[in-house]
Amino acid sequence: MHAWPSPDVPTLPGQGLPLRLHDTSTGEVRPTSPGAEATIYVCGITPYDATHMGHAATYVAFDLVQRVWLDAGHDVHYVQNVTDVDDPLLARALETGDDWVELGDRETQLFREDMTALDVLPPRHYIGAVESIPAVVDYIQKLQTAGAVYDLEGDLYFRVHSDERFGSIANLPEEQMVAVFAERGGDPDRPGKEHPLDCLLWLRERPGDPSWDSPFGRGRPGWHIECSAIALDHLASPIDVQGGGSDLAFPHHEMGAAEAQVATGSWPYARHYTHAGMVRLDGEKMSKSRGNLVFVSRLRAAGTDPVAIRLALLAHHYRGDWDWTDAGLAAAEARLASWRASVAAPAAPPADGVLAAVRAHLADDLDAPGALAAIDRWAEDTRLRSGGPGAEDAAAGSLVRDVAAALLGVRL
Ligand code: 5CA
Ligand code: ZN
Repeated sequence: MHAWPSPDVPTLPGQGLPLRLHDTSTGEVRPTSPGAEATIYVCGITPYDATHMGHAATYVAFDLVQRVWLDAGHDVHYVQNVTDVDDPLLARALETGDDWVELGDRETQLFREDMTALDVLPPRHYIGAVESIPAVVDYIQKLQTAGAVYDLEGDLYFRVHSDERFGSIANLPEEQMVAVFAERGGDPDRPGKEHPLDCLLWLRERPGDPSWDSPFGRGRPGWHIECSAIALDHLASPIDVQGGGSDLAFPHHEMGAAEAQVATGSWPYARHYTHAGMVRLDGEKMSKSRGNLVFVSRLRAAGTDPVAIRLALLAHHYRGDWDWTDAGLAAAEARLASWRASVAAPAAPPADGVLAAVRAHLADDLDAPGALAAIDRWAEDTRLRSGGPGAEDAAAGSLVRDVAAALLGVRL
């Protein structure tokens, strides 16, 4: 699949800082340790009901990872998938009478347009589940060779405990793993399974469902193996960061990592498992199943500046859960107006400290609110001094403009 066009990323003076990032498996903020090439896989959308503010917040959070690494001189290799065939997508198509391929194409295109409007840097590889079926088949065969697969009425299951470290990413007690697995697409109660947590690798063909030929008969891929196969097809393990929303820590990332570790015979699959908090509306997680969605495209169509949407997202630390509100958007619009007025001033207070502060905040587990506050202080100072004493730097406005564009993806 093609991704979307890249916005300009100005080069900043000096050098960026090494990124420290929260890792769910250890519960710690730890330094990332990429080589010349930094690798990241972020779970992409299942293309229906895109792009809501929860999606947008998650992709903007991982966009900051890419921007901090670029600023620190790394070549960033970012891979993202599109789950363009899976139960929820097929169920939605059935419900609305849409063709599932057209639904997926339409929503993926809308997502690209929203990501472009939000100045999210594109992944280097943007890969659909359907186009990666050969890679999935290959990884299932590797798992078979490792003795980690069994057949149940034509469906293939992964023995999760064939990875001795299974459970060490989300660190949930067994009982909770089973409950969450059931909530998030799993089938712990299916009779005949060797273990309730074993997960589907390949579903044999069902009447009315799309299916593809494979050495295991006609069928389609399971969800978790889709992401591990796509990631390992493009990135060497261990990858530096596996990212997504916190709803993916279990079962998706736990099971994907177990599959990858058994298939490659190496540990770890990822050095960091990093998760963005959930965006809510009126206290409830914004989700397709609840239908309580605020869409990026609707706000854009109503004339909202996408830069203000991005600022409204960045005003919250990526790790916490938070509520999308109209007041939050209004505050972001006011902040944007203030920053734009300040960078347009003919002279302003020097901004080297702003660059250093934004770099330091973002390198510290992507503290975007701290970075915004640093620019707020400079913008306020510029307004108060308005070209008077202490505000004689004619280049400060353009430096702040570059800092905001390069590190925060905020176009002033
Ligand atoms: N296709 C799979 C991942 S392989 C999937 O989870 N798709 S999704 O469309 O449901 O979600 C896309 C991304 O948005 C995931 O990283 C998910 O964790 C994140 N996400 C979904 N809802 C929210 C929310 N309310 N707040 C923050 N992130 C969210
Ligand atoms: Zn995924």
